[in-house]
Order: sequence, then C-alpha cells, then structure tokens
Amino acid sequence: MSISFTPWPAEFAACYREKGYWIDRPLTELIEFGEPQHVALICGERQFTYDSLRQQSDNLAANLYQMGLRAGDTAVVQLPNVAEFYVAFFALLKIGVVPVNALFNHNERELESYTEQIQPRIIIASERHKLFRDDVFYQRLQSLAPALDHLVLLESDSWAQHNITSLAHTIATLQFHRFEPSQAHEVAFFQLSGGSTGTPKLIPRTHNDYYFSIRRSAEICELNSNTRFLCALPCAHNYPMSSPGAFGVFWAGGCVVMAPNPDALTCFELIEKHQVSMAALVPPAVALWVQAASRYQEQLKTLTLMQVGGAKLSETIARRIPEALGCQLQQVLGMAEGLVNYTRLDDDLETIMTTQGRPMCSLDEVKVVDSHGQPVANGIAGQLVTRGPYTIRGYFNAPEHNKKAFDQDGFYHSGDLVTLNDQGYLTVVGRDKDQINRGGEKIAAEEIENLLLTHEQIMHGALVAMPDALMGEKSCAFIVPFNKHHTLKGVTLRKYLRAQGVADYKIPDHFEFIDQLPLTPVGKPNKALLRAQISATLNLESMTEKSK
Ligand code: AMP
Ligand code: DBH
Repeated sequence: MSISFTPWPAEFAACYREKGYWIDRPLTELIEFGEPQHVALICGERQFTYDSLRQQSDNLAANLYQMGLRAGDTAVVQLPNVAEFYVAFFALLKIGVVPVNALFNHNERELESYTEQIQPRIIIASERHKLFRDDVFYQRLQSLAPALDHLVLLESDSWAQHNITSLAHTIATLQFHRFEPSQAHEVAFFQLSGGSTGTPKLIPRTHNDYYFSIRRSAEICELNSNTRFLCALPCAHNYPMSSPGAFGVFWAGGCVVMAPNPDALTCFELIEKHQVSMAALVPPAVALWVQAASRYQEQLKTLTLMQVGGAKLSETIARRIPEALGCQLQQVLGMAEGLVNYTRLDDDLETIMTTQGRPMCSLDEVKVVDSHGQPVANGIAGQLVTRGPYTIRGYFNAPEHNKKAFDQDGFYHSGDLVTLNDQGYLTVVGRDKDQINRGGEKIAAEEIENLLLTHEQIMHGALVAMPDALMGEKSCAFIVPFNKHHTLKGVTLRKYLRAQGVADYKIPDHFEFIDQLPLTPVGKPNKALLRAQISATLNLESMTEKSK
C-alpha cells in the first residue's frame, strides 16, 4: 500500500516530466553512480567507499525484509550525525519502507507525534539518546502505534529482549533479496516542517520531486567527484540532506565528511584532515566560525564554498565571510516543503551579500503578494507564495491546515515576507507566521503556548521572538497567571516544559509575567506589540549595562 498525499495536477506532472525534471527513477539511485573504490563517506575513523555504502545498505535492506518489513510500511528514524543514517535511509527506501527522520535533539513529544501520525512498524534509534537507554519509551510508542514491532538500535548489542536488534549486526549480516523501492511518483519519505501549528506537520516527498531538487542543486553548486562536503548541521534536516547536501554529493560521486556538530574548532580540524571543500551552516554557526577563523586559516585552505541558510544572514557577517574563511559565500533560502533559492557561484558580490538567492529552476513559480493575494511590485515587501516541480501540494493528513497553507491554485504560502528584485532574487525581510526562527531551528509558537496553558497557574501565554545578537532570534514567553500573587518563575516553567518532553531548543529563553495580554482589534493576542515590548526592554537593559 502506498502512502496517501496531495498529488500535483496531471497537467503539471506531465510538464515536469516533459522538461526532464521528473525522471521516474527512485531516490535509491543517488548512491549508484559513485566509483566503487571512491570514498563516499567519512565518519570518525571509518571510511565507506561507494561499494561499501551500496553493499551495507543492501545488507540492511535484506535483513529488514527478512524481519518482515514490507513496501508501504513506515519507520521513525532518529540518529545522530553518523554514517548509519545514510545506510538506514537507503536500506529502507530499497524495500519501499517510508521513513520520517526525526532530528536528534527531538524528544518524547516530537517522536510521539510522528509515531501517532505515521503508525510505524519500526523505530531505528540510538542509545546515545536518553529515550532509548531502556525500552520504557519504546513501549510507550508501541501503545500509540499497534503495528510497531521492531526497535533497531545503532550501537546496542547489550539488549537481550526480543525484537530489539543491533543496527551494526543487521548491517553486517549478508543476505540476498531483490529490492523494490516504491514507485517514483509515490511518497519516498517524510520531511519535517518547522511549522506554526500545535502538532508538527509532516511533509510527504516523492522520489520524483526530491530527486529533481537534489540533481538541480548539485548542478547549481557545481558538485563533482572531487567535492568533499562537511555535514555539520543535523543530518536529517532538509538543508544538509538535499540543498545539495549529502545526497547531492552522493549523486555527484563526491565525499561526505560527518561532523558531530557545527562547533568551529571541531569542524576546522575535520576540514584540514579530510581536505573539505564545501560546508553548509546556519547564521549563528557561521558567525562563530568567522570569529574563530583568524587563528586557524591554515586549516581552512581547501574550503572553497560556504553555504549559509535556514535563517536570515546579516549583511555584516555575510561581508566578513569571504576574507575570514578564505572562500566564497552562497546564500540559501530553502524550506522542507520544497522551494530552494540559491545565489549563484558567478553572481556579483552585491547579489551574494544582500539577497537569499533565486529559485533553482524556471518552473518554480514564485509570487510576492499582499494580504489580498495580489502581486506587489518588485522591491515592495509581500508574502512569498510558490508552487513548482518539487514543492508539495499538501502536508500529510492535514486537510484543515492545508486549506490555510495552500491556496486554490496550489500555491504554498510559506509565511515569509520577502522582496523580489528585477533579477528575480529574493530578500527575506520578515515573517508572517506564528513561528520563532532560533538560528535556523524553528519553533511553532502554538505548540509551546498549548503546553504552557496546561499549567494550573497559567491563564494565557504567548510566545514571541526576541532579538539576539548571535542567534538572530530567541524565544520569549509572556505569561498571564490566574492569580496576581502567583509563585511562577522562569526556572520552574522551564522544568515544567522539560517534563512534558519537548525538545530543548523549543523551551523559552526568557519569561515575562504580565497582568493581561494586549489584544488586536479582532481580539487576538497582539504579538507585534509583545515583540516590540520585549525588544524595548532588552534595549534598555543593554543601555544600562553599557552605562555602568
Ligand atoms: P521549514 O519550512 O521548517 O523547512 O523552514 C523553512 C523556513 O526557514 C523558510 O520558510 C524561512 O522562513 C526560513 N529560512 C530558510 N532559509 C532562510 C534564509 N536563508 N533566510 C531567512 N529565512 C530562511
Ligand atoms: O530552513 C530550511 O528548512 C532550509 C534552509 C536551506 C531548507 O529546507 C533547505 C535549505 O533545503
């Protein structure tokens, strides 16, 4: 059985095929082109040639099949930045199993939500995550998904229980099977949305659409078999996976070097050791690299391209990148829902420094519209709406939300406020969605507000962005307690949220206690005012700090 999703209308699909964008090949093909003995993947002291990457994913696929997994089944995968992430991804796809790759810093709530939504048969996870040090959480997931009957753990050989298998063991055992990925027009896997709603939405990506986005990205970034890409952002994120990311590098026959995290000194060492030529970062990480780089320029000699995306890059930092890191900057404005924009390698410096790029292909339809859906003139800020050969037409199983996020013509409303210039380049100027972008990590305000409201002393809560020098934005929760003589404190609320099992990066950085929420004329919390209020408070504080 295939996974249901909102398809592209037939005439669009026909056009995407005719243009050669959709080639009706499975994503598993991405690792088929690299030279057998060329190194595809470096992870710590381990090196994987293309031959071994193919072989190991074959082995795992065969074993998963042996365990009873079949096409149309689903999987929840949560792995840190390790080679096995890719082995597992391609293995699952080889037998038509559809995974969602949770971020490693996701916690109970996120994993439970994904489990409820896709009803997996298998969890592939790591004991390095606290949730998988015993089987208590796995059993809870089983209670949410009755069909769930396999837990495969990255490093575990210590688990004696039935049906808990070690991934290393499962990869190593050789078996033969004829593989059958799902059809190329069907859902290959689920991507995660940063979202703006109470429950995290899942994004169904088909082989055809994702494969195109990877090939085109690899072309734009001029990848080839000499490319050595540092994967320092969480490997499950759409950006280091596909823009062009590790998958683009595999397709081009290059080499992916895994970094455990984007820490500057750790990464500099890896860059030197493995002659890395290209890296992808979010703005806060690149700012720290720029700061640290002066003493380490020798180590960065091989780096030629630094991609920055996920959140708005300040022009000041952008301008420092080429000299500090001795490489070219490329800005990337992407979304797991589809559309990706790049500045091009041969663009003039002004374009690279001041815009977030232009769409990757001519069939990306991008409009900048006002609140009535009418296109605005170039240079005027409006909402970014888009449709195209790799932009989804609907979230998974979310008919109500889809009515809001997609218009009648199938355009996705990204919630970004942008300007378009005469050359078709976009610049992000703000946001029109209830989300905080904490240095590239997205927080849906509603999700945290709902959790806060379950606290017995809280009457209202509103989560808004507050400016932060390094992260761009952090989150501030305005709290209206029921009782003026409340005993609430930031620390206790943080603890309370942590106990609800929410990912750490979603926990408010700051709390403000107020008597009532300011409202808009239609009676909604006036978040613009709250944002202005917290900015003013911070400004005042920093001025007092300076005058001390
Ligand atoms: P998601 O839908 O969770 O994949 O997040 C995509 C969102 O991240 C976009 O809609 C933007 O709001 C934001 N984003 C991604 N790249 C950039 C960038 N280069 N500049 C500003 N915002 C960005
Ligand atoms: O933020 C994102 O989601 C993102 C950024 C850059 C993305 O999905 C992408 C490139 O593909």
